[in-house]
Amino acid sequence: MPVATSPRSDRVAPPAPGGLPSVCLVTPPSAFLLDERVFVSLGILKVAASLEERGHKVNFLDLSGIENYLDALADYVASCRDAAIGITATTPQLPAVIKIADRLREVRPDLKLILGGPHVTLVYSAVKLERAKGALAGRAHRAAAQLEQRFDVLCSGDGEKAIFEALRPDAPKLVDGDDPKGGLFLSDDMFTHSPFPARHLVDLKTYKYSIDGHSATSLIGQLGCPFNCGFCGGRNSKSLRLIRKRSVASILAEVEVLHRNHGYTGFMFYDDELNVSKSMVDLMNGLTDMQSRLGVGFRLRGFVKAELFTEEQAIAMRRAGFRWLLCGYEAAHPRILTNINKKASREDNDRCVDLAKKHDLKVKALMSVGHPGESEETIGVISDWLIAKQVEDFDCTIITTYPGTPYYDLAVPHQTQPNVWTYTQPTTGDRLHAYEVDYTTEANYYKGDPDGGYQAFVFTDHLSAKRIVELRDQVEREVRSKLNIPFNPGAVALRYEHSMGQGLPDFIHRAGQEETTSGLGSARVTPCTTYRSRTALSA
Ligand code: B12
Ligand code: SF4
Repeated sequence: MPVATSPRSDRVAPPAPGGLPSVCLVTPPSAFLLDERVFVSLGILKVAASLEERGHKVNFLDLSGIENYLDALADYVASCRDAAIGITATTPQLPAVIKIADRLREVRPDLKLILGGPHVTLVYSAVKLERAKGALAGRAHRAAAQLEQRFDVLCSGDGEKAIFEALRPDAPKLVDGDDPKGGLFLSDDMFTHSPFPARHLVDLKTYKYSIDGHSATSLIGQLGCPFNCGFCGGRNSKSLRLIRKRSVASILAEVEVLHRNHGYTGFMFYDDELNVSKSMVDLMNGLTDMQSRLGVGFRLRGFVKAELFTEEQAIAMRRAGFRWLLCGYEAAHPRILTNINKKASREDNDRCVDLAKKHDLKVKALMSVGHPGESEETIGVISDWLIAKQVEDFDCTIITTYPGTPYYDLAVPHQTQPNVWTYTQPTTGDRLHAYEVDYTTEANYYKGDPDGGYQAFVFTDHLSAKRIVELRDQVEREVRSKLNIPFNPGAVALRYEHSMGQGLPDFIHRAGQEETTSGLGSARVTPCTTYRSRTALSA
């Protein structure tokens, strides 16, 4: 692996003559997902929209699903005239992002590198906690140092305003968009009036998702969730924790644009939990009215929180086009439900499934294993519960203790084992142990292949990491066979064929408004049909 040159925060290329500097934004690949082109990354498209709104030209590199993404990247940057490259990253995307940063330093050391997105947000929220405890050499500090070594500027939290700070020649190492008092944090009003994600910068038709036969895409109506589940990222991050609402009218307007401009009739709401919002029923009613006005029928999906699910919500959701309810029940054993701190009891979960079924909503149950105190019994109960409740679909993942989750942030070094961290649940005293992971290189902790593709980095006092994987696989096999639910099909990866010298295809590179001077040239955005595909993962 090439050694990165040391980053400088004052690095910034000159603006294009007579204009604001153009910026290249990058969505990295997620090879660990079963299919990478299902949902576009909306966060970085929000950043793109902010840049365009202020007159910057944005070049967008969408490397999702591109097998030889480093070739595509190198070809692009060889002649690009952007002032900076902004990349987004979740934690599992980090190994690919590190390769991208190293390649960029190798071929274009003059480019300013900015990293934003959930991983940065979560690492710096963990850093803040460590700092409060005086643990200045803690593992979150070490994780932050790895980022600071490679990138010129790190943006945590909201990126819509932070990006402009990051582009300044005198930008600090960390631009904090996660502090409600820092001036870069979106208020409800700013969220309502911020531009919709710049979806024209990605090739939406290569993203395939359908809801009951309706061509579908995703959107976000509300930001933040105030709950404090032990496994969930961002419980100490204001941008992920504080609810930020936008008006129902603004959400409806986005849906209407997606329908009119792209023909979608299916919409996946990626709000953390739809029914945390008091205006959820109003939104459903607005969607119902829109369909009558436009003479169309929509199909919708989204997540609800079990104990907040009501009859009124079920009726409004069904009427608006929901046929499936997605709910993170996570566990079935009362002790684990306590340990998770999701605030939903087994009775709440039973009632939620029953209510959904009463109103003709199918249930996809999202389950997880590897929580504090997990045992043969507590995982076995998951299968029993799913089968007893006759859910129509489910998935079952193994918990990863990412930075920014309470399981990570509140863990202490294991009493005897090196490189192991222990989280102790405050109510029951049950423990969860996690092996220390180098998130810059290790991506195997989350594998998208549900049929034997999992690896666990957690264990409990009752179960080894290996046994957790075996028991998870057992749940998967047993429940799918009893309820006759098929495994998810595998996906196809795209390959960028650069030997043909025809420039980057449209599904990888799109440019926003044209530069004032001739530079990049339209050849770089000419659609190319000479790419190859191959089967990536078979289920
Ligand atoms: C939709 C979603 C998905 C979708 C689509 C993902 C996608 N491609 O966007 C799917 C189902 C595929 C998915 C999968 C996974 N997800 Co997910 N997902 C979400 C969810 C619910 C919403 C994302 C979103 O659109 N947010 C709204 C936008 C506006 O926010 P944003 O993306 O953070 O972007 C803002 C800032 O981060 C910043 N920003 C982002 N990029 C950049 C770049 C630059 C240069 C700058 C300056 C700023 C910037 O500006 C943006 C605008 O303010 C979030 C939770 C959440 N509420 O955010 C979890 C979340 C991102 N997912 C999470 C996880 C854990 C996963 C999985 C690993 C699944 C799993 N095993 O649990 C996979 C990994 C996927 C991947 N590609 O890496 C975690 C991330 C944890 C982490 N440490 O990174 C989150 C935070 C949930 C949580 N609370 O724990 N996910
Ligand atoms: S798992 Fe859901 S309810 Fe729990 S904190 Fe995360 S988003 Fe909120």
